[in-house]
Amino acid sequence: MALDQETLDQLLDTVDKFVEKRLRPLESQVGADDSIPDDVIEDMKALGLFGLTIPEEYGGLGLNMSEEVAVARVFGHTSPAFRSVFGTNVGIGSQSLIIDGTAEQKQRYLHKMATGEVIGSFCLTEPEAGSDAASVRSTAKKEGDTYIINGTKRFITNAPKADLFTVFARTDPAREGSRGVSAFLVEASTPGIDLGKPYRKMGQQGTYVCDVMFDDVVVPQHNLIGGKENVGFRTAMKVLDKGRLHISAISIGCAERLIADSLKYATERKQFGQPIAEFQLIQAMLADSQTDTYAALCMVTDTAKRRDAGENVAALAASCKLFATEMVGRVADRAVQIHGGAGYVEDYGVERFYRDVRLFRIYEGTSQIQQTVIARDMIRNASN
Ligand code: COS
Repeated sequence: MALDQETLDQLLDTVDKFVEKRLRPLESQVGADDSIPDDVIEDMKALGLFGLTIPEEYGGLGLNMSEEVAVARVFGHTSPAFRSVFGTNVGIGSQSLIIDGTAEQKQRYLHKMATGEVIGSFCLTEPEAGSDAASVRSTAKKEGDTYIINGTKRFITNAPKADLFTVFARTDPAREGSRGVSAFLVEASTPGIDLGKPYRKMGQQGTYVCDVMFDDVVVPQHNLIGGKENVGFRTAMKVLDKGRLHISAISIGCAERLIADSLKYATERKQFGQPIAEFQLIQAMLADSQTDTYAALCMVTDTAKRRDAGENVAALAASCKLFATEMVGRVADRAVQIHGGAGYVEDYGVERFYRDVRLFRIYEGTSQIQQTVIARDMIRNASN
């Protein structure tokens, strides 16, 4: 349900102030400590950030796609690690349940996800199944009124903090590819679950990613999402369509931040007796970044609106993710260039953003997967 304009403006203003006053001063510390202070997480809970997209009937704010991307954009103005704290509850960690779960499943988990008491995490990727998500090898064998899950999931965001995993596993070994895969809600406290060591990453310090191993994990039948076997792959794809728009909006926010920092630096830093912003070669970089960001904003705003109107936006969401995440990569690169030596050292934070935004072109579907989704859609439409 869409918020009225005044309520949305208030929310955006609150988030903007939180980002500016509470989070931005902590960016360098979080980068160095690889940890987000507990009191910040408590403040995020108090602001209702964990429940941004969870329907109001389960205690969330029930933001639609247009509202969600507006909030995500503002959150892009600070280190992406902060968003990741509640990002899985807003996106891939809750949406399988919201989109395809039964009323009883939603009732059981969503209230606690909305408050941040339960952290959700999305277990799709495996050692042998990344871009080829349909080749999931984890198995879920039916035994009486339970399923026994075995397998390994790789690079799982927020797994070290998670209370509830959405796990994609093969229920029908006879069916190859996407059609034999089902989605399950698996509580992290279930015996047989082991976590790998958190990965040491190129960027986004303060977010935690590790492998999750399932060894004869017994899951009650009522935790099969939607109560239907072999439709889990489609659930995953629907979740990713939405996630791809969210990541696009975060990319726009990060680009805006990098442009603001670059502009400030370029107007203050003097060379050859004048601010470097006076030089046309610097102006060209600023203008290209501004134009790139505006293009991405138009795309994401339009696609979000279409999704809210009920249109199938799979290919458009892929276009947004492809363009916006590649775009922020270019903007970050120019920001380092404009800052010169100051962009390469830690003090200005630009090099941190440069490393942080690199992930956007990889997770929730690489740029090459987005190209595949777009081209396949074009070919399908041409042959109809
Ligand atoms: N929404 C709903 N259903 C979708 C869908 C979408 N966006 N995309 C595909 N499907 C459905 C198809 O309609 C098809 O359904 P049927 O079996 O009923 O015909 C089924 O899912 C399989 O689709 P498809 O044949 O296109 O699947 P492929 O195995 O060829 O894979 C790609 C498609 C490559 C696009 C998919 O595997 C993908 O997105 N991979 C990247 C995964 C990813 O983002 N990983 C990152 C880690 S998760 S953070």
